[in-house]
Amino acid sequence: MRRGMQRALEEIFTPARVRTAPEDLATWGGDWTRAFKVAPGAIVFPRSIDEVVEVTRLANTRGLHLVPSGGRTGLSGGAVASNGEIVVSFDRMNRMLDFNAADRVVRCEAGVVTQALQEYAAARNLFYPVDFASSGSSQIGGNISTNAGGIKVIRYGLTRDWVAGLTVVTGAGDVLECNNALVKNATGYDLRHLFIGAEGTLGFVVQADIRLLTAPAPARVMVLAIDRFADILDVLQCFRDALTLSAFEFFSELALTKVLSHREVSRPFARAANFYALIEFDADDEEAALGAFERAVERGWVGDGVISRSDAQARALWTLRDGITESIAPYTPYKNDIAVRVSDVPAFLEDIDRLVSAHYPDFEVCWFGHIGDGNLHLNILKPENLASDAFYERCHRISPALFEAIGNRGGSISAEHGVGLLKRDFLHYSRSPQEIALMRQLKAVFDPNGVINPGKLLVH
Ligand code: 2HG
Ligand code: ZN
Repeated sequence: MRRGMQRALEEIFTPARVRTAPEDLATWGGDWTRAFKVAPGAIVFPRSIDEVVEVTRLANTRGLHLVPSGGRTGLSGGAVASNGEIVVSFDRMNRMLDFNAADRVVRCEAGVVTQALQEYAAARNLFYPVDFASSGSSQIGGNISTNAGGIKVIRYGLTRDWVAGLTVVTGAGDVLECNNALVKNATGYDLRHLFIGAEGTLGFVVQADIRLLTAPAPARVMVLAIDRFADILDVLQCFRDALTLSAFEFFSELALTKVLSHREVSRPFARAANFYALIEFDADDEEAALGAFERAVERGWVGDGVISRSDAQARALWTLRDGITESIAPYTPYKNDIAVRVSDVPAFLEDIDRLVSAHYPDFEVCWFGHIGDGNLHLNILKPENLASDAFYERCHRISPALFEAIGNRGGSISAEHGVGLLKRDFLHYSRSPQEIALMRQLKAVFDPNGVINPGKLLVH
């Protein structure tokens, strides 16, 4: 980076909060995707909204490009800096600012880690229900920017449902206070929702008002053996008719074997099945759940099952599902995060499985995901002896056919991980030309000089 530019950044952030050492660039310039070049110009760590405004104004006057960065757990390259951009990390903006018990709203800075928010709520006998495997490091600003979903969507919805208010710095450097944590506010366009899921392309999310709710009863977890994927919706229906579920997740035997070989956990039951469903519900509903289990076994949909008898056991069962991403990471997985309507899930999985197995009989295909909301994670694993470039190239070749199959069912090429760099060139499979043109116009309104996260979501 040019010295003049470094000095200008240091004037805003002090030298201690401008980093250019190669190891820092490598750490803060990337996210969980390993497929993209990581080459930022510098990393800056604002402590206040004013500093975010200043760096955005500097970017507008000097033609700099900025990349917002949270916990760097993204899986679509939305926070990757590949072209000398300045990464704006929210690691130092991680304070809880205010809690109002009557409103049940906490105001926090964008860099608050998801788990810290969950613990803050629990300490007040309340609950922040959005949860996923990366809760220990993902940040609330990043969750908002991707409208993160996770494992409890069937009961509690997505991040969007818990954002009562938002403070953003637009790409032009203006501060917008959106919605002020009001429950009702019928005064025109709700700009808050435009910024949720915008992947940092319109501006920076700097603070958020997050709604909390009454803590639910203690949870029970069941893992069920399901041999025919076609039965999975019947199982979902059978349980849903009897009780309220807070999760209905699934994973394949291959996914399970990867977790078993990478984590300190054991098989849920002796016999292996083709698929497993993990369900969670309130302890008060245990009897209803056991009744549903018996009915599902009688009908032949479920072959075996186990129920947690303690919190530790519940956590161990959850590891079988939320340990998958980390356990398959060493296999350089080629990721797809796709959604169809829940009713289409079994037929769709079979279509895609057939397509992938026909083209890549030599690749391991790892399925898991959130059946309860129609979101499937398809991870293709790289054989050890194949070079990464050759592997990605072969996977890319099948993407159009895969996305066409998704489009034919009115599905989405990205259910919850965002578009970023990874799915950017395929956006048209899920959004119409009119929609993409309108998105471009919106980008130009909020970020007229294209300084924030250029090249993400929309082709530059
Ligand atoms: C999950 O559901 C995450 O565990 C990650 O969305 C999915 O690694 C993946 O493909
Ligand atoms: Zn997921």
